[in-house]
Amino acid sequence: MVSGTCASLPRYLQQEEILEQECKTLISSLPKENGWVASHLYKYQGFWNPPRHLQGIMTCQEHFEARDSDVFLVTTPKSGTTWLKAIMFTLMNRTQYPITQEHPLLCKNPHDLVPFLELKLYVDNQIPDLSSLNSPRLFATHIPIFSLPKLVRDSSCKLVYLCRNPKDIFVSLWQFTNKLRLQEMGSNSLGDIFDMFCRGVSIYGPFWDHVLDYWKESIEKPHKVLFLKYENMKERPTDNLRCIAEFLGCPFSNEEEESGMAEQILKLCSFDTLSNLEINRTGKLSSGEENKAFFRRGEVGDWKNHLPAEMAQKLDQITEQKFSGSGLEL
Ligand code: PAP
Repeated sequence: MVSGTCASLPRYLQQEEILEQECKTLISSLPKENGWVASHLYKYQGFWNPPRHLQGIMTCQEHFEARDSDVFLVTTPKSGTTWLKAIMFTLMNRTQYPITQEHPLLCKNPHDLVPFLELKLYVDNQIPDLSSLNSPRLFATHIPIFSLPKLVRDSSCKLVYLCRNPKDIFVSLWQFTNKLRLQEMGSNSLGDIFDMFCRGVSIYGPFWDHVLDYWKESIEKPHKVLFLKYENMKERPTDNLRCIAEFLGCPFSNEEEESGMAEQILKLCSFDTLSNLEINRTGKLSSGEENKAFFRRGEVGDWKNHLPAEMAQKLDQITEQKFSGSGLEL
């Protein structure tokens, strides 16, 4: 048990007790498992979530009004969300915020510049007024495709989906969630948490279903969903950035190409630049997570330093089996 009153805990550790009655009633009928950070995960519309996220998803499903011009960054946790938030914010706002010493990313964490729908805007039963935001609005979400607010799928808004190799995702998530646990809770053992991940019981899991659903949508509707991979972004960042700019209808002009705009954006948003900023070394999100928890190694293949061979093999087998026939490889 976590000691301390509910009010003294960081928001991200607050649980069922802070929910509205309607949500409490709903979750009491849902499948339930132990959580990675705080008490529980519940299975809602096929995916696992802590109660506070779940209420955020339900509130946003009911109240979010999409515009055709909206842009969404969609990821499974630990796919490189923070990185792509920084890139998309800088890209889409490059006229309003040129890359100077005054750039917002130098004093704000990317999560504060590109808010999550269900984890920030609609969390804790808030219903924000987003109508005064200028178009195109940029939001982020981890919500699985069939749980998105209906209008997001039915309107012409665009989704940029980022995924990553599950071995790196698993290690990143395991390390991240251990950092979020209070000292008195102890750490999750690799073995226990691995078993849960393989069974699909992780935040917004099953990981494979999340990815596959967006992959299929990106094939059926390539003008609506752009499907990106972290590893490919690392390998060919400039090509990927150009591709995002074209997909969003804001390609680089000849002058921008000549002045190296893409390279400047990538440098500002690089792991080295962002992780060394004061705000990201010492700041916290409003929900209580330390900003530095979102910057660990930022590399491809770090799983080799943590996962025994048999666990790596098992993840590969599941991935192969789940993605079989889909054309998707991670
Ligand atoms: P979230 O989905 O919970 O918001 P997310 O940003 O996807 O988290 O995950 C953080 C991962 O992205 C970390 O990976 P690692 O644990 O394998 O190191 C983090 O280091 C990495 N990351 C953060 N910023 C960058 C960046 N600028 N470039 C590359 N990787 C980054």
